[in-house]
Amino acid sequence: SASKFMSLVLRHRPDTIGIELDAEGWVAVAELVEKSGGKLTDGLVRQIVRDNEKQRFALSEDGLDIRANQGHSVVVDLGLSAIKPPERLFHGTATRFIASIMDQGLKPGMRQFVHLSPDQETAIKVGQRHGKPVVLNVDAGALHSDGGSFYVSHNGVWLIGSVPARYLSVAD
Ligand code: HQG
Repeated sequence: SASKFMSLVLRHRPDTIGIELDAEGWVAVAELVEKSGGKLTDGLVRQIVRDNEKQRFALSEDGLDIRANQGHSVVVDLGLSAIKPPERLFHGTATRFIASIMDQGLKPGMRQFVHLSPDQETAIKVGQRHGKPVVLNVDAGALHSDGGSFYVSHNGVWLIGSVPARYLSVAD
């Protein structure tokens, strides 16, 4: 789909269509459209920004540039400030990853950050992408007290570099 294509080039592989994201992850909408190989139009891009159910994309204030709100594997500086998280956050994953996660903690993998959800329902949906879903409770209050830096993206996804296993428990 067009939104999947936008996620791919704005988060992971801008090189596949010969665009470059700036240091904060922005690219001109006009350039994205021009290099999309006919997959995108200006109107379609703006409609997806507006209607995307997870609000994955944002336009710059002047409406000329676009970026993904989170989920990047390419290194970008989203300009987010560290903020105090709620006492508890959630991470949805698949059952087959649990042993490794409880051994090594949550690692960002290909992405820049570990992604945490504000509620269990969202975490289950994230976990379902990978297989049989399971939700981990993250003791965000304790990790923050111990010096962990948390960020929240413009579409409400919590981000942190990693989560040591001692802050994790399997939700029941
Ligand atoms: C797992 C989607 C083994 C981790 C979602 C996850 C999210 C480990 C997978 C956003 C591990 C990485 C991100 C360890 C972590 N051992 N497995 N030590 N540490 N993992 O897709 O969080 O729809 O990179 O549990 O909604 O699933 O694309 O991360 O299962 O917000 O907008 O390694 O992507 O947003 O998978 O998803 P991902 P994620 P969008």
